[in-house]
Amino acid sequence: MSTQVLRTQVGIVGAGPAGLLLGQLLAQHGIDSVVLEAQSRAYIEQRVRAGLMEHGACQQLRDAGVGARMDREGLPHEGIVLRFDGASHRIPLTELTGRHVTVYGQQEVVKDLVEARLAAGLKLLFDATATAIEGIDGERPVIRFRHDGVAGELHCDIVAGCDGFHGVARAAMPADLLRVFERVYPFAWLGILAEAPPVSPELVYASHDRGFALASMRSERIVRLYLQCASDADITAWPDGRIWDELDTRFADDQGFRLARGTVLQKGLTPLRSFVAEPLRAGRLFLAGDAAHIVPPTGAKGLNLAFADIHLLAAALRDWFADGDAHGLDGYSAAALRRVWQYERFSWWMTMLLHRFDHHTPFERRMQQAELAYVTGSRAAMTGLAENYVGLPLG
Ligand code: FAS
Ligand code: PHB
Repeated sequence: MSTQVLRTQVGIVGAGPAGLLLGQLLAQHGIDSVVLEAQSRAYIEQRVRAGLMEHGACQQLRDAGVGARMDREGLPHEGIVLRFDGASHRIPLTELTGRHVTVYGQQEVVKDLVEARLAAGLKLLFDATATAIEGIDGERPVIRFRHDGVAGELHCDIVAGCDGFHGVARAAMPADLLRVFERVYPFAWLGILAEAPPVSPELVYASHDRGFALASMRSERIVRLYLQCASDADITAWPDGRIWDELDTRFADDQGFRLARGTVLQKGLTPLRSFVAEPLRAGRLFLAGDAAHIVPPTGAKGLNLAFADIHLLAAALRDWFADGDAHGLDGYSAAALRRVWQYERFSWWMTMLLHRFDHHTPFERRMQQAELAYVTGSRAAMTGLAENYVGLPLG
């Protein structure tokens, strides 16, 4: 069986938000690319992940010509609520920063980007798994892949590793070059997607003695709810009724708050970790998104950080292909990591603030409660949270 040989300027591994947005921006600059995606179209378009987009990420989608449905169906939010000790405290994001966030499901973003790519006749291979990346220290790296059981080679000038945490791109970085920083949290999130109206018009982050909980949404009819559980939790031990009861307990407040219950459409466990790989470049290989860094979802930063990497990488590639100017490419790793570490700090801080740690002493629990009281009582502290939550200005 002969090998399928493809040629392009930028070989993109992974059709997640990072890879697809990169492909879209490169096309706008007249740069050719091929996207290899291991899963099927149906799979990536139904995969429930992020739900909150920063101001800047929304603008990036608009600038890429793919923002119309987001602007029609996305829910702009001007605040979030922190709930603890049975009381609610609103953080007025827009009043404090002039910016808002938008609730719009990641799978909707992926659907819009896939549709735009295919409509423009741009190459996107589904069920195409990259198996190796070679020659990154030369001028024509090759991505080896298998597509429908046939071996393939994608010859390109640049490889963009946008294949997420479990992809092959990071493994292609020279071992003596790569440094990894990691913190694995001693708990996970049990998340459900349910057919029920959101009870609160804004997201509610609850810190309770029994653990963290988050009330988010996807529309006026679909809620997205999370609760902190053991990192080795058995999902079969969490029937729907138990989840709803536990959520009601953790969201309880002095106003008799009770969730509207409905049919659970999807249920899943998400481990929580902070992870950064440095540098983000080796020769002609560039990492972006979850392939290079993971944040715990408490700060809603994963998708937004992936987009921020792409903002830098697309501009750098535009300059390099246009007139050989390599400044952007040479500075990409350092520039992206400056933001990565800011978002890692914010996501870690939100996680430490709002979750229950079994090893905490009573004193440490009091410290959490004192920090919650400070953050919700001081305008300066609230503004610090708000400016990180809506998104730091794009570089
Ligand atoms: P992705 O993982 O999305 O995409 C990588 C793609 O590469 C996948 O489609 C994969 O199939 C493909 N791939 C992998 N290996 C391959 C190979 N060898 N060959 C070809 N293709 C390959 N972030 C937020 O900002 N807000 C949130 O609310 C939020 N909630 C989350 C909830 C959950 C449950 C999870 C898991 C994550 C959440 N995140 C959130 C983070 C999440 O959104 C990620 O940051 C985001 O998906 C990163 O996008 P990519 O870097 O494109 O990686
Ligand atoms: C979500 O809607 O899925 C979501 C929102 C905010 C977070 C995490 C997840 O912090």
